[in-house]
Amino acid sequence: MQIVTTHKSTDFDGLASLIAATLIYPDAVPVLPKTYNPNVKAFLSIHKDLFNLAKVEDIDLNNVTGLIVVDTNQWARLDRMTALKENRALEVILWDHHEGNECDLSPTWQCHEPIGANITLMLRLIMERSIPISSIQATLFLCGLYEDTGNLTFPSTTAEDARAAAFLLENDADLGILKTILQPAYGQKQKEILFEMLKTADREVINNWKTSINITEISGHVNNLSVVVHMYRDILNVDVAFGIFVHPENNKCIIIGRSGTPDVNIGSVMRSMGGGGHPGAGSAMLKDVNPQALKDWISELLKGNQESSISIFDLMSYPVNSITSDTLMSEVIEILEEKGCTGLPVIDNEELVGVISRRDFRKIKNEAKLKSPVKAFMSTRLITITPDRSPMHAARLMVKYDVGRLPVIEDGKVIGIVSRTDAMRFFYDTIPE
Ligand SMILES: [Mn+2]
Repeated sequence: MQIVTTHKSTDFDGLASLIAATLIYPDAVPVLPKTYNPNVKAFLSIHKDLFNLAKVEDIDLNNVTGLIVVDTNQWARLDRMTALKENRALEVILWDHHEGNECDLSPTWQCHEPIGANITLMLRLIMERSIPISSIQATLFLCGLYEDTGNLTFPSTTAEDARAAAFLLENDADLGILKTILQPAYGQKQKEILFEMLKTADREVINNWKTSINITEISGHVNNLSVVVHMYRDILNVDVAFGIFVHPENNKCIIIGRSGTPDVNIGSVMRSMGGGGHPGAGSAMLKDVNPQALKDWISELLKGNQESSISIFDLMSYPVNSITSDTLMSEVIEILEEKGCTGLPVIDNEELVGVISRRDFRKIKNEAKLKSPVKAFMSTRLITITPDRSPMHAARLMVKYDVGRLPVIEDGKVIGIVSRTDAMRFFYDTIPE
């Protein structure tokens, strides 16, 4: 017989891939590991009968000739399958999207590619072969796809993931059901930890951000600690919250961070600590470290204003093309054309007195006005920035004041100019080396 299985602590991508495998290999028996995530459990409590899932204990492993593994590439991640490892004749088929660890399954056939969700790989074949899927299957597949790609926002997301999502929506994936299913589980254990954290909660202000870094001891594996930290941040009403979860039994610390302000990039804090994540959320795991030292380390990283190592100084253009306030508007037009820019700072005796942009030319109602000096038309409301600020700060000023460029001021002098294009270059990761 042929069986299909996925990793322990099964998540939605694992379950979706397991079910998708039964569509691709109709004779394969789907075997669900004993442990699965709480939200998968909630889903299965309602839908289990639809899927005919077997347990490991139902299967006589001696009769297994084919093993299909989905959403992992490690024997150790499978539930009680080690007996199969010795079977030299076993045909192993692998569908996986994990990178970075060496596959030890020695598959006879594999589809192993880095992509947002494993279900996307399997949907490729399902689409190719026009295998029909039900609305419930489409909903489950979309749960897996959204969970593994953070609703298509994680950096690992590919265009193919998005196309797979479109395909599932065309096949009547139910977003209403999906929303209730993907609600993160907050159970008794999570509640106890949150209450424990709240008892010792303290706050400090770092770089104007209300911050709380909490150290809590926990025992055993606890799921969904990120949900706990999320709620902790909400309840304390702080901009940034970190939970340092200490496992004394194996000297392990799990750090989970949440940020509600675009100025603090949790992902970059976590990367400094060897972990990873996104601007709003991230985590890291460290062994043999003193939790208090971790707390100090996080404070230091926040103080160092890690929002990005890139400052306005790195982005700005200089030297600055500028004009004086007595420059005629007709000359300004020529300079703008020549320099290929949409605006210029107006500087008299090294002092910024105004900014003129193409938009200001709309104020000119007749040709004669082109002979007037720029001071009659320039904007004297000076929105500027200092070179140490972040691209995010620049972007916010531009949006708030609806300006396309900011003169960069240091010691009262204009040392550069940063434009909307410069800020965009930063956000789209195209900073020239
Ligand atoms: Mn996955």
